[in-house]
Amino acid sequence: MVNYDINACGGDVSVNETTGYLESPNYPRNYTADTNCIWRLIAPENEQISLKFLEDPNLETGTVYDYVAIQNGLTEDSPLIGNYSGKKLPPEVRYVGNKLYVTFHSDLSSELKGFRAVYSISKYCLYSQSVR
Ligand SMILES: [Ca+2]
Repeated sequence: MVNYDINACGGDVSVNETTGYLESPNYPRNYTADTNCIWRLIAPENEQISLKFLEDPNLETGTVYDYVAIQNGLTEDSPLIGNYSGKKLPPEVRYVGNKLYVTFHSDLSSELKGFRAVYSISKYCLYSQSVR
């Protein structure tokens, strides 16, 4: 039995036995303008977090407009892993680390569908794929 937690627009997320989703606001309807969502994902020590973007994500193209940024740590100063916009969100990424700082940002105009991402610790990765 796996619990699914929907985490819409930010918050601290404990990643252990549970698999869950991060979503842009209103997903799959268009997200809101002028929005910042920050999730802090924390897994047990010595675990790796897997994050997989699902179902054709779509943000306004251009990381100066709307983006998802993923950082290796728990603060806004943590090293940047990737900054993504448009439809180019990674289908699956396993991060070497047990802490992730994920930011969704939208600017003042042009809202699109946004994204849904599933998180898990890596050893549950295959299972989370089969659930889809
Ligand atoms: Ca926008």
